Amino acid sequence: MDKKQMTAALAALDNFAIEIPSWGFADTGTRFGKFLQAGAAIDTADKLADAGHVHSLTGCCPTVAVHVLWDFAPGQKTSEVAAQAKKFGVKIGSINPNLFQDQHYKFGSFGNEDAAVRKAALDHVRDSVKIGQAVGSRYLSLWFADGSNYPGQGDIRERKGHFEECLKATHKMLAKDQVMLVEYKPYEPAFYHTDIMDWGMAMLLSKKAGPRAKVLVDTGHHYLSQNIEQIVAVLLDEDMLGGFHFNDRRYSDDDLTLGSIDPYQIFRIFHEIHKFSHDTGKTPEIAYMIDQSHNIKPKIEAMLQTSLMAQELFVKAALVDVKALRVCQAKHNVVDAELLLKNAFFTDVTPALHEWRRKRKLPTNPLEAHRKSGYAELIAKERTHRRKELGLGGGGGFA
Ligand code: PSV
Ligand code: MN
Repeated sequence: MDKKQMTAALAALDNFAIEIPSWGFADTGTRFGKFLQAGAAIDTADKLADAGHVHSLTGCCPTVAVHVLWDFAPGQKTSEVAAQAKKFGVKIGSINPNLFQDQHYKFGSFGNEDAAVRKAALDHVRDSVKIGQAVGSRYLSLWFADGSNYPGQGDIRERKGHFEECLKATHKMLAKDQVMLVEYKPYEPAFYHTDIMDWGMAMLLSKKAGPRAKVLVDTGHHYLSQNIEQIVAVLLDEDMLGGFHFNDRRYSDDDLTLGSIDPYQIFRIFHEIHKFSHDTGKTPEIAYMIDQSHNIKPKIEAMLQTSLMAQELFVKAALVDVKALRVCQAKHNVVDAELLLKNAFFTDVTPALHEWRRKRKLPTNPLEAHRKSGYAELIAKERTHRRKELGLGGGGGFA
Protein backbone atom coordinates (compact mmCIF):
# COMPACT_ATOMS: atom_id res chain seq x y z
CA MET A 1 0.00 0.00 0.00
CA ASP A 2 1.30 3.46 -0.78
CA LYS A 3 0.85 6.49 1.47
CA LYS A 4 -2.29 7.70 -0.29
CA GLN A 5 -3.89 4.27 -0.02
CA MET A 6 -2.96 4.05 3.63
CA THR A 7 -4.64 7.40 4.36
CA ALA A 8 -7.78 6.38 2.47
CA ALA A 9 -7.85 3.00 4.21
CA LEU A 10 -7.49 4.46 7.70
CA ALA A 11 -10.23 7.03 7.03
CA ALA A 12 -12.53 4.24 5.81
CA LEU A 13 -11.85 2.20 8.93
CA ASP A 14 -12.63 5.18 11.16
CA ASN A 15 -16.06 5.35 9.54
CA PHE A 16 -17.01 1.72 9.67
CA ALA A 17 -18.94 -0.14 12.33
CA ILE A 18 -21.01 -3.27 12.02
CA GLU A 19 -23.76 -4.47 14.35
CA ILE A 20 -23.77 -7.97 15.79
CA PRO A 21 -27.02 -9.94 16.16
CA SER A 22 -27.77 -11.26 19.63
CA TRP A 23 -29.23 -14.36 18.00
CA GLY A 24 -25.81 -15.23 16.60
CA PHE A 25 -24.63 -16.49 19.98
CA ALA A 26 -27.46 -18.80 21.03
CA ASP A 27 -27.98 -22.39 19.92
CA THR A 28 -29.82 -22.38 16.63
CA GLY A 29 -30.07 -24.74 13.75
CA THR A 30 -31.79 -25.61 10.56
CA ARG A 31 -35.18 -27.25 10.29
CA PHE A 32 -33.28 -30.54 10.20
CA GLY A 33 -31.80 -30.13 13.63
CA LYS A 34 -29.53 -28.25 15.95
CA PHE A 35 -25.89 -28.98 16.72
CA LEU A 36 -25.40 -27.67 20.20
CA GLN A 37 -22.36 -25.85 21.51
CA ALA A 38 -21.30 -25.88 25.15
CA GLY A 39 -20.44 -22.18 24.98
CA ALA A 40 -23.74 -21.13 23.40
CA ALA A 41 -25.43 -18.24 25.18
CA ILE A 42 -28.22 -19.25 27.55
CA ASP A 43 -29.71 -15.82 28.14
CA THR A 44 -29.53 -12.24 26.95
CA ALA A 45 -26.72 -11.37 29.36
CA ASP A 46 -24.61 -14.15 27.80
CA LYS A 47 -25.32 -12.84 24.31
CA LEU A 48 -24.34 -9.33 25.33
CA ALA A 49 -21.20 -10.62 27.03
CA ASP A 50 -20.16 -12.46 23.87
CA ALA A 51 -20.92 -9.44 21.72
CA GLY A 52 -18.88 -7.29 24.12
CA HIS A 53 -16.01 -9.74 23.83
CA VAL A 54 -16.12 -9.51 20.02
CA HIS A 55 -16.17 -5.70 20.18
CA SER A 56 -13.29 -5.62 22.64
CA LEU A 57 -11.18 -7.53 20.11
CA THR A 58 -12.29 -5.86 16.87
CA GLY A 59 -13.21 -2.33 17.95
CA CYS A 60 -15.80 -2.19 15.17
CA CYS A 61 -18.90 -3.84 16.65
CA PRO A 62 -20.22 -1.34 19.21
CA THR A 63 -23.92 -2.28 18.98
CA VAL A 64 -25.99 -5.44 19.29
CA ALA A 65 -29.24 -6.12 17.43
CA VAL A 66 -31.93 -7.63 19.62
CA HIS A 67 -34.98 -9.69 18.79
CA VAL A 68 -37.75 -8.61 21.14
CA LEU A 69 -39.29 -12.02 21.79
CA TRP A 70 -35.95 -13.77 22.19
CA ASP A 71 -34.13 -11.17 24.26
CA PHE A 72 -36.68 -9.49 26.50
CA ALA A 73 -38.44 -11.68 29.05
CA PRO A 74 -42.08 -10.65 29.55
CA GLY A 75 -42.18 -7.82 32.05
CA GLN A 76 -38.41 -7.42 32.04
CA LYS A 77 -37.21 -3.87 32.51
CA THR A 78 -35.65 -2.65 29.29
CA SER A 79 -33.29 -0.48 31.31
CA GLU A 80 -31.86 -3.70 32.78
CA VAL A 81 -30.94 -5.00 29.34
CA ALA A 82 -29.44 -1.65 28.36
CA ALA A 83 -27.42 -1.66 31.59
CA GLN A 84 -26.18 -5.20 30.90
CA ALA A 85 -25.06 -4.11 27.44
CA LYS A 86 -23.22 -1.14 28.93
CA LYS A 87 -21.50 -3.41 31.44
CA PHE A 88 -20.09 -5.42 28.54
CA GLY A 89 -18.99 -2.35 26.61
CA VAL A 90 -21.71 -2.38 23.92
CA LYS A 91 -25.04 -0.68 23.25
CA ILE A 92 -28.39 -2.01 22.15
CA GLY A 93 -28.75 -1.45 18.42
CA SER A 94 -31.66 -2.30 16.17
CA ILE A 95 -34.87 -3.58 17.70
CA ASN A 96 -36.38 -6.52 15.81
CA PRO A 97 -40.03 -7.24 16.59
CA ASN A 98 -40.99 -10.86 16.17
CA LEU A 99 -43.93 -11.07 13.79
CA PHE A 100 -43.58 -14.68 12.78
CA GLN A 101 -43.34 -17.05 15.69
CA ASP A 102 -46.64 -16.86 17.53
CA GLN A 103 -49.36 -19.31 16.47
CA HIS A 104 -51.65 -16.51 15.34
CA TYR A 105 -49.13 -15.57 12.65
CA LYS A 106 -49.64 -18.83 10.74
CA PHE A 107 -51.21 -16.87 7.88
CA GLY A 108 -49.21 -13.71 8.35
CA SER A 109 -49.01 -10.62 10.51
CA PHE A 110 -49.43 -7.24 8.79
CA GLY A 111 -50.81 -9.00 5.71
CA ASN A 112 -53.17 -11.28 7.59
CA GLU A 113 -56.81 -11.28 6.44
CA ASP A 114 -57.86 -11.24 10.09
CA ALA A 115 -58.01 -7.71 11.53
CA ALA A 116 -57.48 -9.07 15.06
CA VAL A 117 -54.12 -10.56 14.05
CA ARG A 118 -53.07 -7.35 12.34
CA LYS A 119 -53.94 -5.50 15.53
CA ALA A 120 -51.92 -7.96 17.64
CA ALA A 121 -48.97 -7.43 15.28
CA LEU A 122 -49.28 -3.66 15.56
CA ASP A 123 -49.49 -3.90 19.35
CA HIS A 124 -46.25 -5.87 19.39
CA VAL A 125 -44.63 -3.34 17.07
CA ARG A 126 -45.78 -0.52 19.37
CA ASP A 127 -44.13 -2.30 22.32
CA SER A 128 -40.98 -2.72 20.25
CA VAL A 129 -40.91 0.97 19.32
CA LYS A 130 -41.21 1.81 23.01
CA ILE A 131 -38.35 -0.56 23.85
CA GLY A 132 -36.29 1.21 21.20
CA GLN A 133 -37.09 4.58 22.76
CA ALA A 134 -36.26 3.32 26.26
CA VAL A 135 -32.85 1.98 25.26
CA GLY A 136 -32.00 4.81 22.88
CA SER A 137 -32.03 2.70 19.77
CA ARG A 138 -32.38 4.41 16.41
CA TYR A 139 -33.62 1.48 14.32
CA LEU A 140 -36.77 -0.55 14.27
CA SER A 141 -35.94 -3.42 11.94
CA LEU A 142 -38.94 -5.12 10.37
CA TRP A 143 -38.99 -8.47 8.67
CA PHE A 144 -42.20 -10.32 7.84
CA ALA A 145 -42.63 -14.00 7.16
CA ASP A 146 -45.92 -13.07 5.49
CA GLY A 147 -46.98 -14.65 2.24
CA SER A 148 -48.69 -17.77 1.00
CA ASN A 149 -47.68 -21.28 0.03
CA TYR A 150 -50.26 -22.04 -2.64
CA PRO A 151 -51.76 -20.24 -5.61
CA GLY A 152 -55.15 -18.89 -4.64
CA GLN A 153 -54.43 -19.02 -0.93
CA GLY A 154 -54.30 -15.27 -0.39
CA ASP A 155 -55.46 -12.13 -2.15
CA ILE A 156 -52.18 -10.50 -3.13
CA ARG A 157 -53.64 -7.02 -3.63
CA GLU A 158 -55.71 -7.08 -0.50
CA ARG A 159 -52.70 -8.14 1.55
CA LYS A 160 -50.67 -5.34 -0.04
CA GLY A 161 -53.33 -2.91 1.20
CA HIS A 162 -53.07 -4.30 4.72
CA PHE A 163 -49.31 -3.85 4.62
CA GLU A 164 -49.61 -0.26 3.45
CA GLU A 165 -51.98 0.51 6.29
CA CYS A 166 -49.98 -1.23 9.01
CA LEU A 167 -46.64 0.21 7.91
CA LYS A 168 -48.14 3.70 7.87
CA ALA A 169 -49.45 3.09 11.38
CA THR A 170 -45.98 1.90 12.43
CA HIS A 171 -44.38 5.03 11.02
CA LYS A 172 -46.73 7.15 13.11
CA MET A 173 -45.49 5.39 16.25
CA LEU A 174 -41.87 6.41 15.68
CA ALA A 175 -40.21 9.17 17.63
CA LYS A 176 -38.52 11.87 15.52
CA ASP A 177 -35.10 10.24 15.81
CA GLN A 178 -36.26 6.71 15.03
CA VAL A 179 -35.98 5.05 11.63
CA MET A 180 -37.88 1.97 10.48
CA LEU A 181 -36.17 -0.50 8.18
CA VAL A 182 -38.24 -2.70 5.87
CA GLU A 183 -36.60 -5.97 4.89
CA TYR A 184 -37.59 -8.03 1.87
CA LYS A 185 -37.27 -11.71 1.08
CA PRO A 186 -38.55 -13.56 -1.98
CA TYR A 187 -39.12 -16.94 -0.28
CA GLU A 188 -39.18 -18.80 3.02
CA PRO A 189 -41.16 -19.59 5.04
CA ALA A 190 -43.78 -18.66 2.42
CA PHE A 191 -42.97 -20.37 -0.85
CA TYR A 192 -45.58 -19.25 -3.34
CA HIS A 193 -45.56 -15.52 -2.73
CA THR A 194 -44.12 -13.29 -0.05
CA ASP A 195 -45.83 -9.98 0.61
CA ILE A 196 -42.54 -8.05 0.51
CA MET A 197 -40.77 -10.03 -2.17
CA ASP A 198 -38.04 -7.66 -3.30
CA TRP A 199 -36.35 -4.24 -2.99
CA GLY A 200 -38.93 -2.63 -5.24
CA MET A 201 -41.79 -3.69 -3.02
CA ALA A 202 -39.88 -2.73 0.13
CA MET A 203 -39.19 0.69 -1.40
CA LEU A 204 -42.76 1.19 -2.51
CA LEU A 205 -44.14 0.32 0.91
CA SER A 206 -41.50 2.41 2.69
CA LYS A 207 -42.25 5.45 0.54
CA LYS A 208 -45.93 5.10 1.32
CA ALA A 209 -45.23 4.63 5.03
CA GLY A 210 -43.33 7.89 5.52
CA PRO A 211 -39.94 9.62 5.27
CA ARG A 212 -38.28 7.66 8.05
CA ALA A 213 -38.95 4.28 6.45
CA LYS A 214 -36.02 2.84 4.47
CA VAL A 215 -35.14 -0.43 2.81
CA LEU A 216 -33.03 -3.10 4.47
CA VAL A 217 -30.99 -5.32 2.14
CA ASP A 218 -30.28 -8.77 3.54
CA THR A 219 -27.64 -10.19 1.22
CA GLY A 220 -29.13 -13.68 1.62
CA HIS A 221 -32.56 -12.62 0.43
CA HIS A 222 -32.20 -12.68 -3.34
CA TYR A 223 -32.59 -15.09 -6.18
CA LEU A 224 -29.40 -16.71 -7.35
CA SER A 225 -27.04 -14.47 -9.31
CA GLN A 226 -29.09 -11.33 -8.70
CA ASN A 227 -27.00 -8.17 -8.98
CA ILE A 228 -27.18 -6.88 -5.41
CA GLU A 229 -24.80 -3.96 -5.94
CA GLN A 230 -27.14 -2.62 -8.60
CA ILE A 231 -30.00 -2.71 -6.09
CA VAL A 232 -27.75 -0.88 -3.64
CA ALA A 233 -26.83 1.77 -6.22
CA VAL A 234 -30.48 2.40 -7.09
CA LEU A 235 -31.57 2.58 -3.45
CA LEU A 236 -28.76 5.03 -2.69
CA ASP A 237 -29.78 7.17 -5.62
CA GLU A 238 -33.36 7.22 -4.33
CA ASP A 239 -32.23 7.95 -0.76
CA MET A 240 -33.97 4.76 0.27
CA LEU A 241 -31.13 2.54 1.49
CA GLY A 242 -31.44 2.12 5.25
CA GLY A 243 -29.24 -0.79 6.11
CA PHE A 244 -27.88 -4.26 5.51
CA HIS A 245 -28.10 -7.68 7.00
CA PHE A 246 -24.81 -9.21 5.99
CA ASN A 247 -24.16 -12.87 5.41
CA ASP A 248 -23.05 -15.03 2.52
CA ARG A 249 -24.87 -17.74 0.61
CA ARG A 250 -24.58 -20.42 -2.02
CA TYR A 251 -28.24 -21.29 -2.50
CA SER A 252 -30.73 -19.43 -0.39
CA ASP A 253 -30.73 -17.74 3.00
CA ASP A 254 -27.70 -19.78 4.04
CA ASP A 255 -26.42 -17.42 6.77
CA LEU A 256 -22.79 -18.22 5.99
CA THR A 257 -19.97 -16.02 7.26
CA LEU A 258 -19.37 -12.95 5.14
CA GLY A 259 -17.14 -13.43 2.12
CA SER A 260 -16.87 -17.18 2.65
CA ILE A 261 -18.40 -17.77 -0.77
CA ASP A 262 -18.13 -14.53 -2.70
CA PRO A 263 -16.07 -11.75 -1.13
CA TYR A 264 -15.96 -9.88 -4.44
CA GLN A 265 -19.72 -9.36 -4.31
CA ILE A 266 -19.52 -7.67 -0.91
CA PHE A 267 -16.62 -5.60 -2.22
CA ARG A 268 -18.78 -4.46 -5.15
CA ILE A 269 -21.58 -3.48 -2.77
CA PHE A 270 -19.16 -1.40 -0.69
CA HIS A 271 -17.72 0.10 -3.84
CA GLU A 272 -21.16 1.45 -4.81
CA ILE A 273 -21.45 3.05 -1.39
CA HIS A 274 -17.99 4.63 -1.48
CA LYS A 275 -18.60 5.82 -5.03
CA PHE A 276 -21.91 7.39 -4.02
CA SER A 277 -20.17 9.31 -1.23
CA HIS A 278 -17.40 10.37 -3.57
CA ASP A 279 -19.79 11.54 -6.30
CA THR A 280 -22.27 13.34 -4.06
CA GLY A 281 -20.08 14.46 -1.17
CA LYS A 282 -22.68 12.91 1.15
CA THR A 283 -22.13 10.11 3.62
CA PRO A 284 -25.35 8.11 3.54
CA GLU A 285 -26.67 6.89 6.85
CA ILE A 286 -26.51 3.12 6.56
CA ALA A 287 -26.96 0.60 9.35
CA TYR A 288 -24.44 -2.17 8.67
CA MET A 289 -25.65 -5.25 10.50
CA ILE A 290 -24.84 -8.92 10.52
CA ASP A 291 -27.66 -11.44 10.28
CA GLN A 292 -26.20 -14.87 10.87
CA SER A 293 -26.65 -17.71 13.29
CA HIS A 294 -24.13 -20.49 13.18
CA ASN A 295 -24.72 -24.15 13.52
CA ILE A 296 -21.30 -25.51 12.54
CA LYS A 297 -18.65 -22.89 13.31
CA PRO A 298 -17.93 -21.76 16.88
CA LYS A 299 -20.22 -18.76 17.18
CA ILE A 300 -17.76 -16.18 18.46
CA GLU A 301 -15.18 -17.16 15.84
CA ALA A 302 -17.83 -16.86 13.13
CA MET A 303 -18.76 -13.36 14.31
CA LEU A 304 -15.11 -12.38 14.40
CA GLN A 305 -14.53 -13.74 10.91
CA THR A 306 -17.52 -11.86 9.56
CA SER A 307 -16.79 -8.51 11.17
CA LEU A 308 -13.11 -8.66 10.22
CA MET A 309 -13.99 -9.61 6.65
CA ALA A 310 -16.49 -6.75 6.48
CA GLN A 311 -13.82 -4.30 7.64
CA GLU A 312 -11.30 -5.65 5.14
CA LEU A 313 -13.69 -5.50 2.18
CA PHE A 314 -14.92 -2.05 3.15
CA VAL A 315 -11.31 -0.83 3.13
CA LYS A 316 -10.47 -2.50 -0.17
CA ALA A 317 -13.49 -0.90 -1.79
CA ALA A 318 -12.34 2.50 -0.51
CA LEU A 319 -9.17 2.09 -2.58
CA VAL A 320 -10.91 2.14 -5.96
CA ASP A 321 -9.71 5.18 -7.87
CA VAL A 322 -13.14 6.62 -8.63
CA LYS A 323 -11.82 9.56 -10.67
CA ALA A 324 -9.86 7.24 -12.95
CA LEU A 325 -12.91 4.98 -13.14
CA ARG A 326 -15.03 7.85 -14.43
CA VAL A 327 -12.48 8.56 -17.14
CA CYS A 328 -12.47 4.90 -18.18
CA GLN A 329 -16.26 4.85 -18.24
CA ALA A 330 -16.46 7.99 -20.36
CA LYS A 331 -14.01 6.49 -22.86
CA HIS A 332 -15.71 3.10 -22.78
CA ASN A 333 -12.45 1.62 -21.64
CA VAL A 334 -14.00 -1.53 -20.27
CA VAL A 335 -10.82 -3.42 -19.48
CA ASP A 336 -9.16 -0.68 -17.46
CA ALA A 337 -12.41 0.12 -15.68
CA GLU A 338 -12.71 -3.46 -14.53
CA LEU A 339 -9.02 -3.55 -13.59
CA LEU A 340 -9.49 -0.54 -11.31
CA LEU A 341 -11.95 -2.60 -9.30
CA LYS A 342 -9.90 -5.77 -9.44
CA ASN A 343 -6.67 -4.05 -8.44
CA ALA A 344 -8.33 -2.55 -5.38
CA PHE A 345 -9.89 -5.89 -4.51
CA PHE A 346 -6.55 -7.68 -4.67
CA THR A 347 -4.64 -5.03 -2.71
CA ASP A 348 -3.31 -6.41 0.54
CA VAL A 349 -4.79 -4.05 3.13
CA THR A 350 -3.31 -5.87 6.13
CA PRO A 351 -0.86 -3.01 6.88
CA ALA A 352 -3.78 -0.58 7.26
CA LEU A 353 -5.79 -2.96 9.39
CA HIS A 354 -2.80 -3.55 11.66
CA GLU A 355 -2.03 0.15 11.91
CA TRP A 356 -5.66 0.98 12.78
CA ARG A 357 -5.72 -1.71 15.46
CA ARG A 358 -2.30 -0.71 16.81
CA LYS A 359 -3.48 2.89 17.28
CA ARG A 360 -6.50 1.66 19.25
CA LYS A 361 -4.50 -0.84 21.29
CA LEU A 362 -6.49 -3.68 19.73
CA PRO A 363 -4.92 -7.04 18.95
CA THR A 364 -3.55 -7.09 15.40
CA ASN A 365 -5.08 -10.53 14.93
CA PRO A 366 -8.39 -10.57 16.84
CA LEU A 367 -9.19 -14.20 15.99
CA GLU A 368 -5.85 -15.40 17.32
CA ALA A 369 -6.24 -13.17 20.38
CA HIS A 370 -9.66 -14.69 21.04
CA ARG A 371 -8.24 -18.21 20.80
CA LYS A 372 -5.46 -17.34 23.22
CA SER A 373 -7.77 -15.50 25.62
CA GLY A 374 -9.34 -18.62 27.11
CA TYR A 375 -12.80 -16.97 26.76
CA ALA A 376 -14.29 -19.85 24.76
CA GLU A 377 -13.17 -22.45 27.31
CA LEU A 378 -14.37 -20.31 30.18
CA ILE A 379 -17.90 -19.79 28.86
CA ALA A 380 -18.18 -23.44 27.79
CA LYS A 381 -17.43 -24.55 31.34
CA GLU A 382 -19.50 -21.93 33.08
CA ARG A 383 -22.54 -22.30 30.80
CA THR A 384 -22.45 -26.10 30.94
CA HIS A 385 -22.51 -25.86 34.71
CA ARG A 386 -25.29 -23.26 34.68
CA ARG A 387 -27.38 -25.31 32.25
CA LYS A 388 -27.20 -28.26 34.65
CA GLU A 389 -28.18 -26.09 37.58
CA LEU A 390 -31.12 -24.67 35.64
CA GLY A 391 -32.14 -28.13 34.46
CA LEU A 392 -31.82 -27.09 30.85
CA GLY A 393 -30.91 -29.28 27.92
CA GLY A 394 -28.70 -28.10 25.09
CA GLY A 395 -25.10 -27.05 25.09
CA GLY A 396 -23.75 -30.27 23.62
CA GLY A 397 -20.32 -30.64 22.07
CA PHE A 398 -17.44 -28.53 23.30
CA ALA A 399 -16.83 -25.75 20.82
C1 PSV B 1 -35.29 -13.70 8.08
O1 PSV B 1 -34.74 -14.70 7.30
C2 PSV B 1 -34.24 -12.82 8.71
O2 PSV B 1 -33.32 -12.43 7.73
C3 PSV B 1 -34.83 -11.61 9.40
O3 PSV B 1 -33.95 -10.52 9.37
C4 PSV B 1 -34.99 -12.07 10.80
O4 PSV B 1 -35.07 -11.05 11.74
C5 PSV B 1 -33.76 -12.92 10.98
O5 PSV B 1 -33.54 -13.52 9.71
C6 PSV B 1 -33.94 -13.95 12.04
O6 PSV B 1 -32.84 -14.78 12.11
MN1 MN C 1 -32.28 -10.56 7.82
